[in-house]
Amino acid sequence: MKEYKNFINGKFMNSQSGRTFENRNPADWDEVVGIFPKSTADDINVAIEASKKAYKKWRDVPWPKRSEIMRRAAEILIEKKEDVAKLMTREMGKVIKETRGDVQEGIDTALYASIQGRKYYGYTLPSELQNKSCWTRRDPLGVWGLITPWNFPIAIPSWKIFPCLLSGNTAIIKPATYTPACAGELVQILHEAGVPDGVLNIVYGGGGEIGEALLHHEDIVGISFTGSSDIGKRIGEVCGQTLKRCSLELGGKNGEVVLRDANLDLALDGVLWGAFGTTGQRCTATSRLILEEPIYDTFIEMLKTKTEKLRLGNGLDERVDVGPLVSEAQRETVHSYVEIGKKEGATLLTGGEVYAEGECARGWFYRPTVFVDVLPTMRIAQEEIFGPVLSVIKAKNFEEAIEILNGTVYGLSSSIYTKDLAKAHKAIERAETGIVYINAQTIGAECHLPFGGMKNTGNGHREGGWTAYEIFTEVKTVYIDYSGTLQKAQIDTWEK
Ligand code: UN1
Repeated sequence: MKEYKNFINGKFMNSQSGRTFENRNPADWDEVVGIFPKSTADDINVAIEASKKAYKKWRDVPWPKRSEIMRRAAEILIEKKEDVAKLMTREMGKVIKETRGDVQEGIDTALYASIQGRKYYGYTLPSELQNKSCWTRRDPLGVWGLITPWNFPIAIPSWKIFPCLLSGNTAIIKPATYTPACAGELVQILHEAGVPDGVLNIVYGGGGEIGEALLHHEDIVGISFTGSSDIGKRIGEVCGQTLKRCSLELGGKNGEVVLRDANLDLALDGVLWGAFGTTGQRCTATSRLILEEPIYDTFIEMLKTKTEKLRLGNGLDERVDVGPLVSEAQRETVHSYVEIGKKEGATLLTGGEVYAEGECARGWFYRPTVFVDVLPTMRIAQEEIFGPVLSVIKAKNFEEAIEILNGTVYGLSSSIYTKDLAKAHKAIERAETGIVYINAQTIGAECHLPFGGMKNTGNGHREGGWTAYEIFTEVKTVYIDYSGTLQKAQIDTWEK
């Protein structure tokens, strides 16, 4: 068990409150993974002061120089990949092959940043007037607050930290209290790679206390948040009042549509991975399966057999398919939705109960659960559960399937299995989601493409790829007049 401290201005510090909190292994609640400071607004204030000072120098470091640090961070993360992946499995429970993937997503994002530093383009445009040039550049904003969730403890902090810092901003990161250790390791890796003191600070503690302090501080220029839609709305509201920039990645209720002509085995593998990977705790998880009528009975039979074969256990065991939920509270939420589903009249096909066999009794395990005969209006088909619960809905035809797919307040990811090119293209056009997969599951976004959703999933920003850099920079439009005369746009005329 390790004792962690806040890292502010290049120094380890306890919270001024003197209080701490523990982080435990959800697969084995007896194991304490680490002890962390329970910080307050006073600690945030110290971090913001340091970050403001550091910003004055960091913004002047050339982009390609900053990108060399990002490349070095990628190299260190590659060396530490296995250790960080194991720590992550102990910290939040997902299986080792997935935590390796999570760290890999961080490495990819760092490498992308290392390239981006040499090719951050602006635009050059013609002017209406002679002897005048027009172009755009992008500049950093200042000190950012980065608030990250527990389900992707390296990948999501990486999505925010790398573009934020590469663009010349400085930041304070507040990781989720379930996964403080992984974020702490990432911050140390960046420090070792050469990020100067004060440029990246980490402060541990609860959202109510330090998240709010970041949100309300007048020297914070923007908040980048990934988490629930309820908290996101509140962040958006406060940022609206103070005109802080704000990027929100929120909930999902993603659907996989399987049409009558689809490769059913492929669609089955896709839904199992999408619904039960990360124990369903992804904002991109498949939580609805929409089956076209002619294949409904066959497919649910196939689904039942394979779901029941999934192996639960401690994620450090390479043979395990599904780890625990992150906490007891999360497991209770999942179970309460199972009760809701039964009351609403859906049929429980499999699962629906706590799993406590052998060593699993020490953790927060829950059987992969499938409800069939679900109506699109039921709460289990509308609300984000964030657990291993799949709702199967029958659709009469393609049109109805797409209507059901779009019939939620969320709009992150969707998946359509079909061999019909016309239907695939029509589905891409119609899907009200930021990400669409054809013949692939709803999860598995790659770091160099835009990531984000429509409707209540966010506020229009896209993390990932070049679009992440749009979040963390301001566009500056530059006009240079070298005519030596007073020229008037819209008024001067051109003479033959
Ligand atoms: C999330 O669920 O919050 O596309 C992020 C995916 C991952 C990222 C998920 N690459 O499922």
